[in-house]
Amino acid sequence: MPAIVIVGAQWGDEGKGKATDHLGSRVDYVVKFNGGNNAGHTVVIGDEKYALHLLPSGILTPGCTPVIGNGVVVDLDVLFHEIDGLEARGIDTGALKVSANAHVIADYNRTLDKVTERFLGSRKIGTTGRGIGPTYADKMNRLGIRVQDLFDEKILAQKVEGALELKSQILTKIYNRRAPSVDQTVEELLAHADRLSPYVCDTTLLLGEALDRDETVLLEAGQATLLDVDHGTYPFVTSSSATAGGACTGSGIPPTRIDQVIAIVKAYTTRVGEGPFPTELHDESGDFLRNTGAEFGTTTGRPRRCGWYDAVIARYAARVNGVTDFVLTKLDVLTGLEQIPVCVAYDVDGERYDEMPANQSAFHHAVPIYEYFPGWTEDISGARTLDDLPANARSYVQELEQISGGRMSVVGVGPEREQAVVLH
Ligand code: 2SA
Ligand code: GDP
Ligand code: MG
Repeated sequence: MPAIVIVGAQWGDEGKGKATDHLGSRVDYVVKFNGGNNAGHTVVIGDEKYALHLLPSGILTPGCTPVIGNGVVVDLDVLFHEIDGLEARGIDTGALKVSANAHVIADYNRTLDKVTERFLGSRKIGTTGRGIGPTYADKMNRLGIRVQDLFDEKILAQKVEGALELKSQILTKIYNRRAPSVDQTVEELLAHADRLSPYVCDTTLLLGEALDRDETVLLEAGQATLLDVDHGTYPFVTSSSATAGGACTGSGIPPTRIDQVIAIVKAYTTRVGEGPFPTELHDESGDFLRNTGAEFGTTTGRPRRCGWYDAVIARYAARVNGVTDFVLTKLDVLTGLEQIPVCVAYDVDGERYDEMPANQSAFHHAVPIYEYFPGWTEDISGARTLDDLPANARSYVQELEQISGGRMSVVGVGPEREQAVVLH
């Protein structure tokens, strides 16, 4: 069996965690390949609600091996906090594997993330403040600390010294902050080494061998297509590759072994943090989506910005990810609306755009061109087949399928594991 990739089609929080969990019983490995504890995936199983940040959603499925891939940045305090929290609730986390090549988030990078945002003022990105950007910057600058460095104290001290050389100057002279000492940082990181050791391995080898045995590997993206550092609304993006290509670099699984790319897309759109958002609503419709959809950050609790479905974005996500299937989530949230606007193209200074404008400034000025679909009032949370949906909900899904560039295979009608309509 193959490798399957799950990505977010919009700006995140489409319900990737639920979709991964849903597939969990059919897969052998779930791999997180990008990002870190900036992610927030909520999974509801019966009466239990789990908020996962760093651990892959597959951790909740017995028999499934969760893997933190080389493309992830790991905050070790958060890792063990999350493991302890799940163990206390009876979840066995012993099967977890962590790549020796994953990078570690040091305290100075958490500090730099927060003070840089403050320094930027109105130009800020609206990060989660978890140290994600500075840690990836260190990786690209070849100044990063990797998981494997924790097992060689001498090398670790050299690397921390190298990483802090310039940062101490920046922290003290520009941001007026106390820089941590090399010894202090080394001590903080080493404190986790013994506990981390049993989880660490060459995850690329582990996954390659699993695929050779015909086992199924699910690669789960954090964040989403428009937050991808290359394909997103730069600079208002995260610092990792959140699209399907990132699944290969972030896990060591080659493109030739990937058979399916599933994009999760919400029946409307949300975004957290700064940056352009053509269909954003600043009126009571936006409040309706936020309150009905419980659109508040899983990690930071920030209210999410809300707007209508944007088919231009969906088509873009279909293209850059090579989407084979869409999972449409949160259709139930739209219940009760008289009519539902859907953005089918943009107007930019009088010119129609059916595809994402190549120029970021044009995207900032994009005005949505809407088509309007009739709504429904029936409760759809119990629907399990297409026929269970009222006619207008059915045609909303079919219209979205027509204009989004890929088939809709599953439709989410509630937060719980079983609340889904399977179409294909
Ligand atoms: P960062 O911290 O450097 O990755 O922030 C850069 C941008 O990426 C956005 N971002 C996110 N957007 C949506 N959801 C995310 N995860 C959490 C959630 C967010 C939360 O599931 O709700 O709780 O606030 C996530 N992580 C990063 C971020 O808002 C910046 O725009
Ligand atoms: P992720 O970051 O993509 O995993 O998404 P989040 O977990 O941050 O946000 C998605 C939220 O929507 C979670 O609270 C889920 O429990 C919830 N959810 C997922 N699918 C559905 C659905 O079909 N209907 C409803 N009402 N909620 C859903
Ligand atoms: Mg989320």
